[in-house]
Amino acid sequence: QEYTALKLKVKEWAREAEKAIKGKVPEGADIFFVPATLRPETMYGQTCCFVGPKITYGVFKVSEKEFYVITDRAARNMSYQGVFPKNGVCEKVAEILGSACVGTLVNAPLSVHKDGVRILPMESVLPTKGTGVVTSVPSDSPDDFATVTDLAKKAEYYGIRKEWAELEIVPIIKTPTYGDLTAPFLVKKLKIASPKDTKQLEEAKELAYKEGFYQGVMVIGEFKCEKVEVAKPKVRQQLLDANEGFAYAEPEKKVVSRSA
Ligand code: ZZB
Repeated sequence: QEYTALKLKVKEWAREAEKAIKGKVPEGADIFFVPATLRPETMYGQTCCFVGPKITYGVFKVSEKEFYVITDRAARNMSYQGVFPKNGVCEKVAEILGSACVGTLVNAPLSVHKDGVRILPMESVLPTKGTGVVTSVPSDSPDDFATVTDLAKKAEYYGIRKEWAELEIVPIIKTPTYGDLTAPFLVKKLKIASPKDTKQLEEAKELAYKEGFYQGVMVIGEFKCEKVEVAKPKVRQQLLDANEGFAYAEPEKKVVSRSA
């Protein structure tokens, strides 16, 4: 899987996370949350960024001035992909629990939300996939729409401010069947009531991927009116060129032989 790893720069730490990194990262260095995405063309619609509240993240040193917040597993993989200065080596300077990061304000490249977006909790983030950090695009990802809806509904329970989960969801891609807000459309159509409806969400994701990729047309950004298929590599290249992202490949999963 070839992901685009996106660099979301911290603008303001949540108090608990700030304590965890205090004295471990040089003054003035930039720290980035680094989600891995397969949908770079949807980055205009980022409204927040998810971490698993129970996942422990490492803060890894890329240079004196640059640090990444990702899982240990992702850092190890990245160390063989030219992300860190020495091949096969990644230097961890601190550890933070996902829940401690909640509320942190980050800058999301290309997002219409120029003041930044918040780090929010998502129970279904897998520690074994991507970087363990997931950027949220509720217009085009049914999982994300279900989660932000739930977060806003139960803000107090999640210990967040309601408005952090309620940033405007703007149309990014239009398709003939689902209109210009694919995820909200599918969540309603498949009667998905919460992020726990995993089976329907899986189906919604498949439908959203297919329709978005093959029938979608951009309705925002520099490649407005172009087909998603055409715009996707262009948006990706722009992010790479601007040093707002980098390529990240997930190693092949080991296949265990049935007869073994
Ligand atoms: C932004 C985005 C916008 C995504 C969209 C999807 C969609 P897949 O499809 O299952 O192979 N993701 C990445 N890492 C994790 C993780 N550790 N745990 C849970 N989810 C994760 O996975 C690729 C997508 O799953 C990624 O692309 C990311 O969300 C999420 F409009 O990034 B995506 C229809 C989907 N639309």
